[in-house]
Amino acid sequence: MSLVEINFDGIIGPSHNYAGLSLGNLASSRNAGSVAHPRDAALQGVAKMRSNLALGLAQGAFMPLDRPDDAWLATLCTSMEDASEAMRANAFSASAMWAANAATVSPAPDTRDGRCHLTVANLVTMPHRSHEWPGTLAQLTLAFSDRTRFFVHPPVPPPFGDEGAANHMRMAESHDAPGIEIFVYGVTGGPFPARQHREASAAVARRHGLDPARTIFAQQSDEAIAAGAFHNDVVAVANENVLFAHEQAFADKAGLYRAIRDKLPSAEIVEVPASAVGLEDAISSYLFNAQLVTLPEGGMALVLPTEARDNASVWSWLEGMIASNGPIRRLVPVDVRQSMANGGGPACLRLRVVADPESIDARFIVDEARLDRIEQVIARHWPESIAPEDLGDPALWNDVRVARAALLGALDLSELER
Ligand code: SUG
Repeated sequence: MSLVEINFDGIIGPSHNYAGLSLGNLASSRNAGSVAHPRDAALQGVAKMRSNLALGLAQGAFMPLDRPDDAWLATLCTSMEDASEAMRANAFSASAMWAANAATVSPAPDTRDGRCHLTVANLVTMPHRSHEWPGTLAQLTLAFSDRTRFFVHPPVPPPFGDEGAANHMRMAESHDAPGIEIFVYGVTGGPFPARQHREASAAVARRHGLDPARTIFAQQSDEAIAAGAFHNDVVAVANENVLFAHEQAFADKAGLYRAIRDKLPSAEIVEVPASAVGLEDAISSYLFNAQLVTLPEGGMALVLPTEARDNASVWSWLEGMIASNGPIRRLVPVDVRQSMANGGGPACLRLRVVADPESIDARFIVDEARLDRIEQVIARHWPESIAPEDLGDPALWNDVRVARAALLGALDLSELER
């Protein structure tokens, strides 16, 4: 059995739009009411997957969820026809594209029973995301159906907010070795909600059977949340023995760094000082919302948004880092602008699972040929644009359903249709 890291990207759904639904996510608020381009958005997502395949990485994909979510509206005794504009937007959101919020994953080497555990995130803080979990649970249950290797848990119950892997970092000598798991939570009190609660993180760690001696709970700094870091992965990312983080990411960075070095002596911490890149630039460029990946030929690469290249201070810091002979050797900019305009960079769009690819339902693993098929469906069925007023148009609701059904059909996944 060979354990490798597989990045599962959420395919950007046909209902992608800018409804300004996420308080504390500055890009979402700034772009509220803009015209979205779902087809371009989804094609950008496919191009990112191709770029990662070209790096020699294992790649998977998750399907868009059924939108508009009539079943959820029905539990609220309403429908797309009758709901308020705000509720319609909540039911129509394509937010499941941000797969980093789908679940928290503890790979087999870290868990008591030697299985890979996944807990679906409840996403209770934001109404438009709070109804993702049933569709996500159905999909993960199918993709990771081998019960001898995987354990897929339902969400932690509310009111304990859990936003999944976006607030979880794993460090290890190598992907297949036992690791340490770091859960980053926020504390309410600033101008924006803290979406990850400590109690939820602690419950996930217990469920997954993690060794308390190899588990760390760290508080996100209030200033990071106030500056727009609504998830930890906006200011920090880890891969194997490397943590790449902003100086102001954590409430007690000295305590966190000490705990990491104590539990993983080979840890390398690459910190970006606020004097070189302020929080504002870090968040607008999404420098840390990068995929930090280990290349098959050795060394690590940062797959980051083109916005990071467009920011002079960010790019010059990164170029200096690459020249310095540290663990991160390569920068790979990708264009995911449509997702970025809703606050979702390359790292938001993927869920990392360390597992044997052979143990996963092959329909969720992609290669160039499968991406060709996905691209054809997107080109044919995804709406070219969605303006805010379109959300009230029954013809669009129908188009979006037809588009998803076409994708599921093309990938032999029609059983996910509700
Ligand atoms: O939850 N944006 C998402 C972005 C998620 C990014 N994920 C990670 N950081 N891992 C969110 O805030 C905006 C939707 C809208 O406004 O229409 C939105 O949901």
